[in-house]
Amino acid sequence: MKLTIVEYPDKRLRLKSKNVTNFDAKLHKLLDAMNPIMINTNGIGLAAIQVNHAVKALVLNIPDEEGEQPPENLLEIINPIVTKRAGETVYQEGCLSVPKFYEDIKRFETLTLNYQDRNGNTKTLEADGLLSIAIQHEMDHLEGILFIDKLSYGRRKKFEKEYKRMLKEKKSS
Ligand code: Y12
Ligand code: CO
Repeated sequence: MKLTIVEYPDKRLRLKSKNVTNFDAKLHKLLDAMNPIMINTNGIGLAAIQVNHAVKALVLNIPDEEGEQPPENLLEIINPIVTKRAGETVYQEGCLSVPKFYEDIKRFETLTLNYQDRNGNTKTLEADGLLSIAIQHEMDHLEGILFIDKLSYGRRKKFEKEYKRMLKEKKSS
């Protein structure tokens, strides 16, 4: 399956993703294609809507202490629901759909998540650190929310200006 990353300001990023109901070969093909595109673009997390599939599916692979992302660390999360959240943390986030921009975003520090795996089995996950932040970032994508939506008015204006300039430069080169 050939996938390409949908980039801001594409309106498809604003769609609300639907629950996955069929845990079939089609879902497996999508997940199998999402993983390499995430790794090959230096990503740590990717939601299906970022590759034009509006379903509640995301993949994550948080780098280990050596900065490696071995396949065994891959997390596939389907139909996630947060059941507990606590604390507060700020981290400089980036997004494969908003290339070249990184901004400090406030998130919950820890969370507990119920989700399903690719075969529909129910799982529970307790997350903290970068995993917790990345899950919150990716779950926002399922609701059509981008990290830039969380910026202050002033920072958002600055972002829009810089992004427009970048797109113009890209077009003319
Ligand atoms: C903290 C950090 C990340 C998240 C959510 C997941 N975001 C990403 O995985 C972002 C990856 C990213 C990768 C880039 O590298 C390439 O595209 C090759 C990148 O680079 C450029 O923009 C040039 C930007 C972002 C949550 C919390
Ligand atoms: Co993102």
